[in-house]
Amino acid sequence: MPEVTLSRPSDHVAVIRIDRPEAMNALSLSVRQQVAAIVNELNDDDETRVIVLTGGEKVFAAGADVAELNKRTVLSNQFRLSRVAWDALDSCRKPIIAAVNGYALGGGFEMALHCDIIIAGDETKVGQPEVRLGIMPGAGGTQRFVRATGKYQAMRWLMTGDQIPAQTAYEIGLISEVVPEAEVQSHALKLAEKIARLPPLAIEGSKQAVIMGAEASLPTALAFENKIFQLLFASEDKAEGTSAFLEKRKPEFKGK
Ligand code: DAK
Repeated sequence: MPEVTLSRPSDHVAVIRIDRPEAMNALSLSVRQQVAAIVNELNDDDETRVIVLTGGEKVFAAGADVAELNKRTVLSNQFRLSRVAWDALDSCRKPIIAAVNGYALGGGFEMALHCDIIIAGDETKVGQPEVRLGIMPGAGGTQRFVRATGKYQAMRWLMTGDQIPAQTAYEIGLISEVVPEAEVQSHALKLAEKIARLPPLAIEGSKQAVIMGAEASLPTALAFENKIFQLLFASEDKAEGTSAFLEKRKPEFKGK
């Protein structure tokens, strides 16, 4: 049985589901390889406009596989493969929504932090408990955390490894929305469908500008934004969007 599955519940929306319930969806090397393969496939697939990444209704992912970490040495093969999944998520041009129920801890939360939008349930706990194992976040957890919340919240949670209730995570800017636990999956899907109806090139451009721009000085980032903005004027969807508005009709976007 595959531990990661792909479904296409509605037009232009793909759902990647991690399904390894016996280990709370722990991200073994094999799980990460399967996620990477699907993300790379969807990134190149013109039909897919939005990706939902989830662990299903019980748990998103309780972290890297601790049994594997226990055996890992600095030079082990697994260590050389340590970027598996993270590079695929990092280079994905399409919007990714994390639908998070239960727990997203350690590498599991880092996987959610690689996504563009995080929807969590009201009983969900997130966080980076790695210090309790004698390690620390190794897939961007310290950097994405501090960039989302600032130093004092990042230190508070990273130095204790405490689990963060979803509502608190929302209040400190670490996740996008909190909804009742039972509505996480449907809410994430509805959001994905909404984004999938919008012009894909404009969505991709926004994603690129936000992520790349955040690492640059403001003048450089604004120039970068302006270039992408100008490029969109070459798209059919720009002609369609503006014409549909003036003609008072619904636009039909093609991603061209
Ligand atoms: N790995 C392996 N198995 C896990 C697991 C994990 N992370 N989390 C849970 N399990 C397994 C448990 O061992 C248990 O298995 P059995 O004993 O039934 O065989 C089963 O799932 C159910 O777990 P519990 O009995 O513990 O369930 P509870 O409801 O009582 O507790 C929990 C749920 C999520 C609070 C608890 O399981 C827990 O604290 N899990 C570990 C959380 C954790 O420490 N996560 C961080 C792992 S370190 C890297 C990048 C990233 C990373 C590493 C390297 N590179 C770029 C090199 C990331 C590191 C991590 O994530």
